Amino acid sequence: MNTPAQTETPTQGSARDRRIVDAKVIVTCPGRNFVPLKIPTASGVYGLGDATLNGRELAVAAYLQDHVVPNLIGRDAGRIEDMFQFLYRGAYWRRGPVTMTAIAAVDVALWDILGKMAGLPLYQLLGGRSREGALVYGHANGRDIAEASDAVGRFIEQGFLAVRAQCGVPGVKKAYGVSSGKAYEPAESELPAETVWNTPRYLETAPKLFERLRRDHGNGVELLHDVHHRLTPIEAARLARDLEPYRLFWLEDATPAENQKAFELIRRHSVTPLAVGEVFNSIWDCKYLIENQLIDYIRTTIVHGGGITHVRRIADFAALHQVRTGFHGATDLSPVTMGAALHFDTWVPNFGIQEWMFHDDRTEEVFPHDYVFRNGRLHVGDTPGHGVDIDEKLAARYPYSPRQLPIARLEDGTLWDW
Ligand code: CS2
Ligand code: MG
Repeated sequence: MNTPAQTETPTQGSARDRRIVDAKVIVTCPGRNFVPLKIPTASGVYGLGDATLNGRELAVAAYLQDHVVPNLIGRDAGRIEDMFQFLYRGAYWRRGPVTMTAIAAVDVALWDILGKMAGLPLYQLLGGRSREGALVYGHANGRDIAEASDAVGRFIEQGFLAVRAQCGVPGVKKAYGVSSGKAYEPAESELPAETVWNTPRYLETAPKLFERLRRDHGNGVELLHDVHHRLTPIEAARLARDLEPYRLFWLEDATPAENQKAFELIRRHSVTPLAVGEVFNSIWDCKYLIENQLIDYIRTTIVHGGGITHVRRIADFAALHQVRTGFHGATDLSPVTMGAALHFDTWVPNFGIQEWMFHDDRTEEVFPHDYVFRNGRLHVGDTPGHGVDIDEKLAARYPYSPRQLPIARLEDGTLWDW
Protein backbone atom coordinates (compact mmCIF):
# COMPACT_ATOMS: atom_id res chain seq x y z
CA MET A 1 0.00 0.00 0.00
CA ASN A 2 1.52 3.34 -1.01
CA THR A 3 0.93 6.23 1.33
CA PRO A 4 0.78 9.77 -0.01
CA ALA A 5 3.78 12.04 0.56
CA GLN A 6 3.04 13.86 3.81
CA THR A 7 2.23 17.47 3.00
CA GLU A 8 4.37 20.06 4.82
CA THR A 9 2.92 21.37 8.08
CA PRO A 10 -0.61 22.46 7.15
CA THR A 11 -1.36 26.12 7.40
CA GLN A 12 -4.74 27.25 8.70
CA GLY A 13 -4.45 29.85 5.96
CA SER A 14 -5.96 33.24 5.44
CA ALA A 15 -8.04 33.99 2.35
CA ARG A 16 -4.75 35.04 0.82
CA ASP A 17 -3.20 31.63 1.52
CA ARG A 18 -6.34 29.88 0.24
CA ARG A 19 -6.30 31.79 -3.03
CA ILE A 20 -6.45 29.39 -6.01
CA VAL A 21 -3.41 30.04 -8.18
CA ASP A 22 -3.85 27.30 -10.80
CA ALA A 23 -5.97 24.29 -11.80
CA LYS A 24 -4.45 21.41 -13.72
CA VAL A 25 -6.69 19.01 -15.67
CA ILE A 26 -4.69 15.80 -16.05
CA VAL A 27 -5.74 12.96 -18.40
CA THR A 28 -3.93 9.72 -17.70
CA CYS A 29 -4.44 6.04 -18.56
CA PRO A 30 -2.67 3.73 -16.05
CA GLY A 31 -4.63 0.64 -17.09
CA ARG A 32 -7.69 2.77 -17.88
CA ASN A 33 -8.49 6.48 -18.41
CA PHE A 34 -8.81 8.86 -15.46
CA VAL A 35 -9.15 12.66 -15.27
CA PRO A 36 -7.69 13.95 -11.98
CA LEU A 37 -7.91 17.70 -11.27
CA LYS A 38 -5.18 19.33 -9.17
CA ILE A 39 -5.86 22.75 -7.60
CA PRO A 40 -2.86 24.48 -5.95
CA THR A 41 -3.31 27.47 -3.61
CA ALA A 42 -1.04 30.42 -2.83
CA SER A 43 0.08 28.64 0.37
CA GLY A 44 1.42 25.72 -1.67
CA VAL A 45 -1.26 23.37 -0.31
CA TYR A 46 -3.10 21.68 -3.22
CA GLY A 47 -6.28 19.67 -3.52
CA LEU A 48 -7.04 16.70 -5.75
CA GLY A 49 -10.40 15.91 -7.38
CA ASP A 50 -11.58 13.28 -9.88
CA ALA A 51 -13.39 14.14 -13.13
CA THR A 52 -13.55 10.66 -14.67
CA LEU A 53 -16.67 9.80 -16.68
CA ASN A 54 -16.20 6.43 -18.36
CA GLY A 55 -16.15 6.82 -22.16
CA ARG A 56 -16.67 10.61 -21.97
CA GLU A 57 -13.41 11.60 -20.22
CA LEU A 58 -12.40 14.23 -22.77
CA ALA A 59 -15.83 15.89 -22.66
CA VAL A 60 -15.39 16.55 -18.94
CA ALA A 61 -11.73 17.56 -19.38
CA ALA A 62 -12.77 20.14 -22.00
CA TYR A 63 -15.65 21.43 -19.86
CA LEU A 64 -13.22 21.91 -16.99
CA GLN A 65 -10.42 23.40 -19.09
CA ASP A 66 -12.56 25.79 -21.15
CA HIS A 67 -15.41 26.77 -18.84
CA VAL A 68 -14.44 26.08 -15.22
CA VAL A 69 -10.68 26.60 -14.76
CA PRO A 70 -10.70 30.26 -15.93
CA ASN A 71 -13.30 30.95 -13.23
CA LEU A 72 -11.26 29.33 -10.45
CA ILE A 73 -8.09 31.40 -10.57
CA GLY A 74 -7.94 33.97 -7.77
CA ARG A 75 -10.97 32.61 -5.88
CA ASP A 76 -10.88 31.54 -2.22
CA ALA A 77 -10.60 27.74 -2.00
CA GLY A 78 -12.31 27.91 1.38
CA ARG A 79 -15.60 29.10 -0.12
CA ILE A 80 -16.68 25.56 -1.01
CA GLU A 81 -20.45 26.01 -0.84
CA ASP A 82 -20.34 29.25 -2.81
CA MET A 83 -18.14 27.56 -5.44
CA PHE A 84 -20.73 24.78 -5.84
CA GLN A 85 -23.55 27.35 -6.17
CA PHE A 86 -21.50 29.35 -8.68
CA LEU A 87 -20.63 26.33 -10.85
CA TYR A 88 -24.12 24.74 -10.59
CA ARG A 89 -26.51 27.70 -10.84
CA GLY A 90 -24.06 30.02 -12.55
CA ALA A 91 -23.69 27.58 -15.47
CA TYR A 92 -27.32 28.23 -16.44
CA TRP A 93 -27.38 24.82 -18.19
CA ARG A 94 -27.76 22.76 -15.05
CA ARG A 95 -27.24 19.08 -14.23
CA GLY A 96 -26.13 16.27 -16.54
CA PRO A 97 -23.20 13.86 -16.13
CA VAL A 98 -20.54 16.05 -17.75
CA THR A 99 -21.40 19.21 -15.82
CA MET A 100 -21.86 17.49 -12.47
CA THR A 101 -18.66 15.44 -12.84
CA ALA A 102 -16.71 18.62 -13.57
CA ILE A 103 -18.27 20.35 -10.54
CA ALA A 104 -17.52 17.27 -8.42
CA ALA A 105 -13.82 17.39 -9.30
CA VAL A 106 -13.55 21.01 -8.10
CA ASP A 107 -15.65 20.33 -5.00
CA VAL A 108 -13.59 17.33 -3.86
CA ALA A 109 -10.33 19.21 -4.47
CA LEU A 110 -11.58 22.11 -2.28
CA TRP A 111 -12.60 19.76 0.54
CA ASP A 112 -9.15 18.15 0.26
CA ILE A 113 -7.49 21.58 0.61
CA LEU A 114 -9.68 22.40 3.61
CA GLY A 115 -8.65 19.18 5.34
CA LYS A 116 -4.97 19.72 4.62
CA MET A 117 -5.08 23.31 5.89
CA ALA A 118 -7.01 22.29 9.02
CA GLY A 119 -4.78 19.24 9.52
CA LEU A 120 -7.91 17.04 9.65
CA PRO A 121 -9.05 13.97 7.71
CA LEU A 122 -12.13 14.61 5.57
CA TYR A 123 -14.44 12.43 7.70
CA GLN A 124 -13.69 14.72 10.66
CA LEU A 125 -14.63 17.82 8.67
CA LEU A 126 -17.97 16.18 7.85
CA GLY A 127 -18.78 15.38 11.46
CA GLY A 128 -16.50 12.59 12.64
CA ARG A 129 -16.58 8.80 12.62
CA SER A 130 -19.92 6.97 12.69
CA ARG A 131 -18.20 3.57 12.24
CA GLU A 132 -14.89 1.78 12.11
CA GLY A 133 -14.46 0.98 8.43
CA ALA A 134 -16.92 0.79 5.53
CA LEU A 135 -18.47 -2.57 4.61
CA VAL A 136 -17.49 -3.26 0.99
CA TYR A 137 -18.58 -5.69 -1.71
CA GLY A 138 -16.46 -7.17 -4.47
CA HIS A 139 -17.38 -8.31 -7.99
CA ALA A 140 -17.50 -12.07 -8.54
CA ASN A 141 -18.42 -13.33 -11.96
CA GLY A 142 -18.20 -16.41 -14.12
CA ARG A 143 -19.04 -17.61 -17.61
CA ASP A 144 -21.54 -19.99 -16.05
CA ILE A 145 -23.16 -20.58 -12.67
CA ALA A 146 -20.48 -22.97 -11.42
CA GLU A 147 -17.66 -20.57 -12.31
CA ALA A 148 -19.51 -17.69 -10.68
CA SER A 149 -19.98 -19.72 -7.49
CA ASP A 150 -16.26 -20.52 -7.37
CA ALA A 151 -15.52 -16.80 -7.79
CA VAL A 152 -17.86 -15.94 -4.90
CA GLY A 153 -16.01 -18.54 -2.80
CA ARG A 154 -12.70 -16.84 -3.55
CA PHE A 155 -14.03 -13.47 -2.36
CA ILE A 156 -15.29 -15.08 0.83
CA GLU A 157 -11.84 -16.61 1.39
CA GLN A 158 -10.31 -13.13 0.98
CA GLY A 159 -12.48 -11.94 3.85
CA PHE A 160 -15.31 -10.24 1.95
CA LEU A 161 -18.60 -10.21 3.85
CA ALA A 162 -20.55 -9.10 0.77
CA VAL A 163 -20.16 -10.13 -2.88
CA ARG A 164 -21.85 -9.10 -6.11
CA ALA A 165 -22.46 -12.08 -8.37
CA GLN A 166 -22.98 -12.05 -12.14
CA CYS A 167 -22.80 -14.93 -14.59
CA GLY A 168 -23.08 -15.71 -18.28
CA VAL A 169 -26.48 -16.33 -19.87
CA PRO A 170 -26.70 -19.45 -22.06
CA GLY A 171 -26.64 -18.44 -25.71
CA VAL A 172 -25.71 -14.82 -24.93
CA LYS A 173 -22.18 -13.78 -25.93
CA LYS A 174 -20.50 -11.25 -23.58
CA ALA A 175 -23.30 -11.05 -21.02
CA TYR A 176 -23.02 -7.96 -18.79
CA GLY A 177 -20.63 -8.18 -15.87
CA VAL A 178 -18.67 -11.25 -17.00
CA SER A 179 -14.98 -10.47 -17.39
CA SER A 180 -12.74 -12.08 -19.96
CA GLY A 181 -10.33 -13.37 -17.35
CA LYS A 182 -8.72 -10.13 -16.13
CA ALA A 183 -10.46 -7.63 -13.84
CA TYR A 184 -13.82 -6.57 -15.28
CA GLU A 185 -13.47 -3.49 -17.51
CA PRO A 186 -16.44 -2.75 -19.76
CA ALA A 187 -14.93 0.08 -21.86
CA GLU A 188 -12.75 -2.14 -24.02
CA SER A 189 -12.83 -0.59 -27.49
CA GLU A 190 -12.44 2.78 -29.21
CA LEU A 191 -16.00 2.57 -30.55
CA PRO A 192 -18.86 0.89 -28.67
CA ALA A 193 -18.72 -2.90 -28.92
CA GLU A 194 -22.10 -4.33 -29.93
CA THR A 195 -23.42 -6.99 -27.54
CA VAL A 196 -26.59 -9.04 -27.87
CA TRP A 197 -29.10 -9.44 -25.05
CA ASN A 198 -31.82 -12.01 -24.33
CA THR A 199 -34.13 -11.20 -21.44
CA PRO A 200 -36.11 -14.48 -21.23
CA ARG A 201 -32.91 -16.52 -20.91
CA TYR A 202 -31.54 -14.08 -18.35
CA LEU A 203 -34.76 -14.27 -16.28
CA GLU A 204 -34.39 -18.04 -16.25
CA THR A 205 -30.68 -17.98 -15.31
CA ALA A 206 -30.49 -15.39 -12.52
CA PRO A 207 -32.68 -17.22 -9.95
CA LYS A 208 -30.73 -20.45 -10.64
CA LEU A 209 -27.48 -18.58 -9.96
CA PHE A 210 -28.62 -17.44 -6.53
CA GLU A 211 -30.19 -20.75 -5.67
CA ARG A 212 -26.75 -22.31 -6.31
CA LEU A 213 -24.89 -19.57 -4.39
CA ARG A 214 -27.03 -20.05 -1.30
CA ARG A 215 -26.60 -23.83 -1.57
CA ASP A 216 -22.79 -23.51 -1.95
CA HIS A 217 -22.10 -20.64 0.46
CA GLY A 218 -25.02 -20.50 2.90
CA ASN A 219 -26.81 -17.42 4.25
CA GLY A 220 -23.81 -15.86 6.01
CA VAL A 221 -22.56 -13.85 3.02
CA GLU A 222 -24.43 -10.82 1.65
CA LEU A 223 -25.17 -11.33 -2.05
CA LEU A 224 -25.85 -8.52 -4.52
CA HIS A 225 -26.80 -8.50 -8.19
CA ASP A 226 -26.77 -5.85 -10.91
CA VAL A 227 -29.47 -6.04 -13.60
CA HIS A 228 -27.82 -3.04 -15.23
CA HIS A 229 -31.02 -1.37 -16.47
CA ARG A 230 -32.03 -4.25 -18.76
CA LEU A 231 -35.54 -5.17 -17.72
CA THR A 232 -38.93 -3.59 -18.24
CA PRO A 233 -40.73 -2.73 -15.00
CA ILE A 234 -42.88 -5.87 -15.01
CA GLU A 235 -39.87 -8.08 -15.83
CA ALA A 236 -37.98 -6.41 -12.98
CA ALA A 237 -40.93 -7.12 -10.67
CA ARG A 238 -40.88 -10.78 -11.71
CA LEU A 239 -37.11 -11.10 -11.10
CA ALA A 240 -37.28 -9.32 -7.72
CA ARG A 241 -40.07 -11.69 -6.68
CA ASP A 242 -38.23 -14.80 -7.98
CA LEU A 243 -35.10 -13.81 -6.03
CA GLU A 244 -36.90 -13.35 -2.69
CA PRO A 245 -36.03 -16.84 -1.37
CA TYR A 246 -32.30 -16.02 -1.74
CA ARG A 247 -32.49 -12.84 0.37
CA LEU A 248 -30.28 -10.54 -1.68
CA PHE A 249 -28.70 -7.55 0.01
CA TRP A 250 -29.91 -5.66 -3.07
CA LEU A 251 -31.01 -5.93 -6.68
CA GLU A 252 -29.41 -3.05 -8.58
CA ASP A 253 -30.66 -1.01 -11.54
CA ALA A 254 -33.57 -3.40 -12.05
CA THR A 255 -35.14 -1.12 -14.69
CA PRO A 256 -34.07 2.22 -16.26
CA ALA A 257 -34.74 4.77 -13.54
CA GLU A 258 -35.49 7.91 -15.52
CA ASN A 259 -39.02 6.59 -15.05
CA GLN A 260 -38.93 6.79 -11.26
CA LYS A 261 -42.60 5.78 -10.95
CA ALA A 262 -41.78 2.40 -12.55
CA PHE A 263 -40.37 1.29 -9.22
CA GLU A 264 -43.88 1.38 -7.73
CA LEU A 265 -44.62 -1.67 -9.85
CA ILE A 266 -41.58 -3.57 -8.55
CA ARG A 267 -42.40 -2.62 -4.97
CA ARG A 268 -45.94 -3.94 -5.40
CA HIS A 269 -44.62 -7.43 -6.15
CA SER A 270 -41.51 -7.92 -4.05
CA VAL A 271 -39.63 -7.20 -0.85
CA THR A 272 -36.20 -7.71 -2.45
CA PRO A 273 -34.22 -4.55 -1.53
CA LEU A 274 -33.58 -2.22 -4.49
CA ALA A 275 -30.54 -0.07 -5.28
CA VAL A 276 -30.33 2.60 -7.96
CA GLY A 277 -28.41 5.68 -8.89
CA GLU A 278 -24.91 5.18 -10.29
CA VAL A 279 -25.99 7.00 -13.45
CA PHE A 280 -27.75 9.80 -11.54
CA ASN A 281 -26.03 13.14 -11.09
CA SER A 282 -28.34 15.18 -8.89
CA ILE A 283 -30.97 14.91 -6.17
CA TRP A 284 -33.65 15.56 -8.78
CA ASP A 285 -32.90 12.19 -10.43
CA CYS A 286 -33.84 10.33 -7.24
CA LYS A 287 -36.12 12.60 -5.21
CA TYR A 288 -39.35 10.78 -6.14
CA LEU A 289 -37.73 7.34 -5.58
CA ILE A 290 -36.49 8.31 -2.12
CA GLU A 291 -39.53 10.21 -0.80
CA ASN A 292 -41.83 7.37 -1.89
CA GLN A 293 -39.62 4.64 -0.37
CA LEU A 294 -39.27 3.04 -3.79
CA ILE A 295 -35.61 2.17 -3.21
CA ASP A 296 -33.55 1.04 -0.25
CA TYR A 297 -30.06 2.21 -1.33
CA ILE A 298 -28.95 5.25 -3.30
CA ARG A 299 -25.79 4.68 -5.36
CA THR A 300 -25.08 8.17 -6.65
CA THR A 301 -21.48 8.80 -5.73
CA ILE A 302 -19.28 11.81 -5.28
CA VAL A 303 -17.56 11.89 -8.69
CA HIS A 304 -20.78 11.99 -10.75
CA GLY A 305 -23.10 13.65 -8.23
CA GLY A 306 -21.58 17.11 -8.00
CA GLY A 307 -19.09 16.27 -5.25
CA ILE A 308 -19.32 16.03 -1.45
CA THR A 309 -21.34 19.22 -1.17
CA HIS A 310 -24.24 17.93 -3.29
CA VAL A 311 -24.06 14.22 -2.42
CA ARG A 312 -24.26 15.17 1.25
CA ARG A 313 -27.66 16.74 0.50
CA ILE A 314 -28.77 13.54 -1.24
CA ALA A 315 -27.59 11.40 1.70
CA ASP A 316 -29.32 13.63 4.27
CA PHE A 317 -32.55 13.58 2.25
CA ALA A 318 -32.27 9.80 1.96
CA ALA A 319 -31.75 9.51 5.74
CA LEU A 320 -35.15 11.17 6.32
CA HIS A 321 -36.72 8.26 4.39
CA GLN A 322 -34.57 5.44 5.84
CA VAL A 323 -32.78 5.01 2.53
CA ARG A 324 -29.09 4.14 2.91
CA THR A 325 -26.03 4.92 0.79
CA GLY A 326 -24.43 2.26 -1.41
CA PHE A 327 -21.92 4.26 -3.46
CA HIS A 328 -20.88 3.17 -6.92
CA GLY A 329 -17.22 2.11 -6.81
CA ALA A 330 -16.28 0.53 -10.14
CA THR A 331 -12.73 0.56 -11.54
CA ASP A 332 -13.70 3.54 -13.71
CA LEU A 333 -13.94 5.67 -10.56
CA SER A 334 -10.41 6.59 -9.56
CA PRO A 335 -8.77 6.06 -6.14
CA VAL A 336 -9.38 9.80 -5.57
CA THR A 337 -13.11 9.13 -5.64
CA MET A 338 -12.69 5.94 -3.60
CA GLY A 339 -10.72 7.84 -0.95
CA ALA A 340 -13.23 10.70 -0.74
CA ALA A 341 -16.15 8.25 -0.78
CA LEU A 342 -14.66 6.21 2.06
CA HIS A 343 -14.32 9.31 4.23
CA PHE A 344 -17.96 10.07 3.45
CA ASP A 345 -18.87 6.42 4.24
CA THR A 346 -17.00 6.70 7.55
CA TRP A 347 -19.11 9.72 8.54
CA VAL A 348 -22.56 9.32 6.97
CA PRO A 349 -25.10 8.03 9.53
CA ASN A 350 -27.24 6.19 6.92
CA PHE A 351 -24.39 4.21 5.40
CA GLY A 352 -25.27 0.93 3.67
CA ILE A 353 -22.33 -0.46 1.73
CA GLN A 354 -19.51 0.61 -0.58
CA GLU A 355 -18.72 -1.00 -3.92
CA TRP A 356 -15.02 -1.74 -4.38
CA MET A 357 -13.56 -3.14 -7.58
CA PHE A 358 -9.79 -3.56 -7.45
CA HIS A 359 -7.78 -1.05 -9.42
CA ASP A 360 -4.91 -2.11 -11.68
CA ASP A 361 -1.43 -1.97 -10.04
CA ARG A 362 -0.45 0.88 -12.38
CA THR A 363 -3.45 2.87 -11.13
CA GLU A 364 -2.46 2.20 -7.53
CA GLU A 365 1.05 3.54 -8.25
CA VAL A 366 -0.22 6.73 -9.90
CA PHE A 367 -2.65 7.40 -7.03
CA PRO A 368 -1.00 6.54 -3.68
CA HIS A 369 -3.61 6.38 -0.93
CA ASP A 370 -3.97 5.37 2.71
CA TYR A 371 -7.17 3.29 2.74
CA VAL A 372 -6.73 -0.39 3.60
CA PHE A 373 -8.93 -3.52 3.44
CA ARG A 374 -9.39 -5.38 6.73
CA ASN A 375 -12.05 -7.89 7.83
CA GLY A 376 -14.45 -7.14 5.00
CA ARG A 377 -14.23 -3.38 5.38
CA LEU A 378 -12.18 -0.54 3.92
CA HIS A 379 -10.59 1.73 6.52
CA VAL A 380 -9.45 5.28 5.80
CA GLY A 381 -6.34 6.74 7.41
CA ASP A 382 -6.04 10.03 9.27
CA THR A 383 -3.99 11.83 6.61
CA PRO A 384 -5.36 15.40 6.36
CA GLY A 385 -7.85 15.68 3.47
CA HIS A 386 -9.03 12.57 1.62
CA GLY A 387 -5.69 10.82 1.85
CA VAL A 388 -5.12 10.25 -1.89
CA ASP A 389 -2.28 11.81 -3.87
CA ILE A 390 -1.01 11.71 -7.46
CA ASP A 391 2.40 10.93 -8.93
CA GLU A 392 2.21 13.37 -11.84
CA LYS A 393 5.44 12.15 -13.48
CA LEU A 394 4.14 8.61 -13.55
CA ALA A 395 0.71 9.77 -14.71
CA ALA A 396 2.36 11.52 -17.66
CA ARG A 397 3.74 8.19 -18.84
CA TYR A 398 0.22 6.90 -19.53
CA PRO A 399 -1.35 8.82 -22.42
CA TYR A 400 -5.10 8.86 -22.98
CA SER A 401 -6.43 5.84 -24.82
CA PRO A 402 -9.85 6.33 -26.52
CA ARG A 403 -12.33 3.86 -25.07
CA GLN A 404 -16.13 3.70 -25.05
CA LEU A 405 -18.68 1.59 -23.25
CA PRO A 406 -20.48 -1.17 -25.18
CA ILE A 407 -24.05 -0.99 -26.45
CA ALA A 408 -26.61 -3.81 -26.36
CA ARG A 409 -29.13 -4.94 -28.95
CA LEU A 410 -31.84 -7.61 -28.82
CA GLU A 411 -31.50 -10.49 -31.26
CA ASP A 412 -33.74 -8.71 -33.78
CA GLY A 413 -31.42 -5.68 -33.71
CA THR A 414 -33.52 -3.49 -31.40
CA LEU A 415 -31.22 -1.13 -29.49
CA TRP A 416 -31.44 -2.09 -25.81
CA ASP A 417 -30.02 -0.86 -22.51
CA TRP A 418 -26.47 -2.03 -21.90
C1 CS2 B 1 -21.55 -1.30 -12.78
C2 CS2 B 1 -20.45 -0.45 -13.33
O1 CS2 B 1 -20.23 -1.42 -10.86
C3 CS2 B 1 -21.38 -1.40 -11.28
O2 CS2 B 1 -22.41 -1.45 -10.58
O3 CS2 B 1 -22.83 -0.81 -13.08
O4 CS2 B 1 -19.33 -1.28 -13.47
C4 CS2 B 1 -20.74 0.21 -14.64
O5 CS2 B 1 -20.99 -0.76 -15.64
C5 CS2 B 1 -19.53 1.04 -15.03
O6 CS2 B 1 -19.22 1.92 -13.97
C6 CS2 B 1 -19.79 1.84 -16.29
O7 CS2 B 1 -18.66 2.61 -16.59
MG1 MG C 1 -24.18 -1.03 -11.51
